[in-house]
Amino acid sequence: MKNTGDIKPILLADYRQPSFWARSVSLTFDLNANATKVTSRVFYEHNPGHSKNLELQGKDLKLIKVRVAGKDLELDSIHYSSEHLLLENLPDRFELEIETLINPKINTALEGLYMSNGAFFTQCEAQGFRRMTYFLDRPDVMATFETTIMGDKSDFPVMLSNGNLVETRDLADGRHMVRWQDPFPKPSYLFALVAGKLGKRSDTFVTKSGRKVSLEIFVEPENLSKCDFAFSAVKQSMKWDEEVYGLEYDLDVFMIVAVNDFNMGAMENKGLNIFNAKYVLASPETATDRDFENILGIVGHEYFHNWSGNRVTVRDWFQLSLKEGLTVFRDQMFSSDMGSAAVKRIQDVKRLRDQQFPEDAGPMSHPVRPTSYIEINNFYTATVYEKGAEIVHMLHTLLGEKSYKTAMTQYFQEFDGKAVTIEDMLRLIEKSSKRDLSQFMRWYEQPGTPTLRVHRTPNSTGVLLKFTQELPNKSGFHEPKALLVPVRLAFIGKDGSRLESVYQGQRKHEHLIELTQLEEEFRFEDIPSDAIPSLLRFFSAPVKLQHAFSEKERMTLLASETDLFNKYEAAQQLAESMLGQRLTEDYTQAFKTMLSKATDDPYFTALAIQAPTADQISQNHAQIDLDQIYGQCRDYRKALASSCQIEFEKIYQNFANKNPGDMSSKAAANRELRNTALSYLSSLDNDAVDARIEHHYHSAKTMTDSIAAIQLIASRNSPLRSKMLEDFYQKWKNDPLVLDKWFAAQAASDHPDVLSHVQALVKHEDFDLYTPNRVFSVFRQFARLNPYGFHHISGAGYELVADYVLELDHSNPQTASRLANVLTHFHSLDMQRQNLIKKALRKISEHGPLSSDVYEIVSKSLA
Ligand code: B3K
Ligand code: ZN
Repeated sequence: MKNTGDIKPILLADYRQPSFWARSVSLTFDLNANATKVTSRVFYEHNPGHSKNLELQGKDLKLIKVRVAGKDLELDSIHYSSEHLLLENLPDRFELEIETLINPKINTALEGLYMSNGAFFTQCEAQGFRRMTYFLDRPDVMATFETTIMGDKSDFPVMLSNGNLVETRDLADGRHMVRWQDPFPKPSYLFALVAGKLGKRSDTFVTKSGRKVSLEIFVEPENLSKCDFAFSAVKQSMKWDEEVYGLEYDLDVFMIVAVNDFNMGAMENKGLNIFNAKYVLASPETATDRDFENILGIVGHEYFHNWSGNRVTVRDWFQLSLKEGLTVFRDQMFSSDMGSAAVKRIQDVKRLRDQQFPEDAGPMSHPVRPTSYIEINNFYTATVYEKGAEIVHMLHTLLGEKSYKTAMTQYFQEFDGKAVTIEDMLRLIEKSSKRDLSQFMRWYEQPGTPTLRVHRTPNSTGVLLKFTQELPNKSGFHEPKALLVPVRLAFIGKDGSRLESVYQGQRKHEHLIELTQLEEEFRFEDIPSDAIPSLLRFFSAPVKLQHAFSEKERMTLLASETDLFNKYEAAQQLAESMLGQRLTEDYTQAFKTMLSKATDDPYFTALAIQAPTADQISQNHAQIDLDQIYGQCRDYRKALASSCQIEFEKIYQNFANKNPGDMSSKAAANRELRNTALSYLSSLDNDAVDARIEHHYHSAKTMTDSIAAIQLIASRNSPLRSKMLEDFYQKWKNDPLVLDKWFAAQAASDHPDVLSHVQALVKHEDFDLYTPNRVFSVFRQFARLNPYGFHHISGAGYELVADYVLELDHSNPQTASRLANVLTHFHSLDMQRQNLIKKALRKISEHGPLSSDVYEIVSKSLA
């Protein structure tokens, strides 16, 4: 904890190269729970033109010994603290040996070396390495690493680090040692160490060039049977990266380790990925279909980092999106290729709208490449990740598949082994594609979500479209300038026909136009003047689209769109237009038609028929009446359930899988649709509802179905509620990942007493402040726009979160700050609630000293 006066932002403009480069690092860990000795031997080389002094970073370190070029230094004669070590007047080349003592046992921040369930784990990105030894802990310093680990053989039979295993030996007193060598130079944030009593499963993968790679997954022994899906995800990822990007794996072994206590999803350490257990372990009985999807995507994501992030890394943390945006785009395309492209695109855009748009409208809004930060851990955001991925998606659209691939091949060749910037990447793509991307660079520099207004004027030969870009003006930034926006568009006839239009002499169904001005007109010829535009197909740019369609036109689009993403959009917009009014006959009919065609693509149908939520509606409104919107969404669900009851019941019957435990993607799609139908049916107020939910629960053969029943009952005022919750609890109380779902289902419910339920959940004996998964299982879903819960008009929901932010900040600032983040999305709320949120934020700020993580969130929100 620092005094707030000491907290200063770090600026991109202040980037300087280091005065020395680290070339090779040799580390020795003598493992002990509360006194681990770390010896680092690093070979440094002077960076010409820079100072001869070297300042290394540390955190919570106890310095024991320093040796420069073989000579011990008197500790009294050097400047150091637990956070830095300064060496002066150094030779051009020398070896520096440092011995430090650290205490992993009390490290609850889960950064650096820490313990979980008796085993050692590390998390170094972004700045955890400095919690083990003093080092140039910055990504532009890339060195080869050799790691020696010594520990008790019975407590730590498995001892892992990056690279290839080169030596193992027994030592005296029941101890043993292992040595790992990683030949690929890497920044310190990719270092990893794991030691403990872990079970191991192995498999192999043969690369395109015929090299045999051993694949190993390490988990707690009781979970060994839950690794099959993760193995298949690794093998699919390896094959996909070879086929699509021509990139092969480079070491002899690729390891994944699962850990229960982890601050995020997973970490791409070179050759030794460490995963939050929830993104590795899966069986049909314990993991939902959504969990399986997430495992595929995250295993892919971390694996793809081996090239986009590890072999080609970032010069400084402002360039984070260089690796994260690109890698998210790569994992999105991978999942899309492994499943349904339309479904994946819908899910990705939903995520962007649910997470990134509100972030960009609130106090934490920042450009994809930020220019300043207080705490880098606060910048692993939806903006850097998801909007960053949208930028790469736009590049892919603008360049086309072939030219994109050529540019990427050159990118990985040219920058292999280097730490680079976003400009470096764009310059390379410019050279490769012969396109000027200077205007495109603004996507990385300008914060805020652009709105694209489209105005249509019919004329005798076709349709004129006028596009206006509205760019938010954010304080601290220059007046925003026009963006280069790729817009994919087509026309559909009034009768639903697929039209071809002429644009710039080309006759096609779909055109790609490039907007470059704040206001611009485009003329499409040879189509009827009443043709309906299908705009921004496949969500070709991360903007809010505003265009007036009549209800009839939307109905036509819903029935006849040739772009599945836009078909989904039409369904959602029609649903939104029905809120607060009686459902029209036409609408109910169109809805029934969608249901009747569900067999074509059950997963797509499940997404398209999902009712709008208050969170979704709030996107385009300032100061919404939350209680009213919430009521309207509920009434809409009920009205549809009663007018389509027979159809929903049919779906519930017809889409039941013959083998209920079938995990194929077809079976999962059926479950998605069937559970959506069940959810509509459960909004009706009759006794049959409870019976149906209970039957669904007891006949479930997958976690997807049993948790769906639990989620539904959690919102109901029924005696069955506590009975089913108790049954589920007794069954799963010893499986932490499943128990998380039990907490989450209750915290996410629409029950009028959800606030008091959550107040009770955090007092439950299984609630654990030290396990981030458990903290988020309660608070993540709770923070939806639910007027009974987090947004209760008493302000008690905000206060509860504020209290936990303060409590968590002592043990785990990263988790505390992620929790504090839920207090930043207040822009769309009424004034009364905004004031109550600010009161909760003030409470946090008055109870300092705060970590820099929480301080940044709170101070920016109150500014
Ligand atoms: N690179 C890590 C995230 C590290 C977060 C540090 N606070 C996981 C990922 O994006 O793959
Ligand atoms: Zn990543």
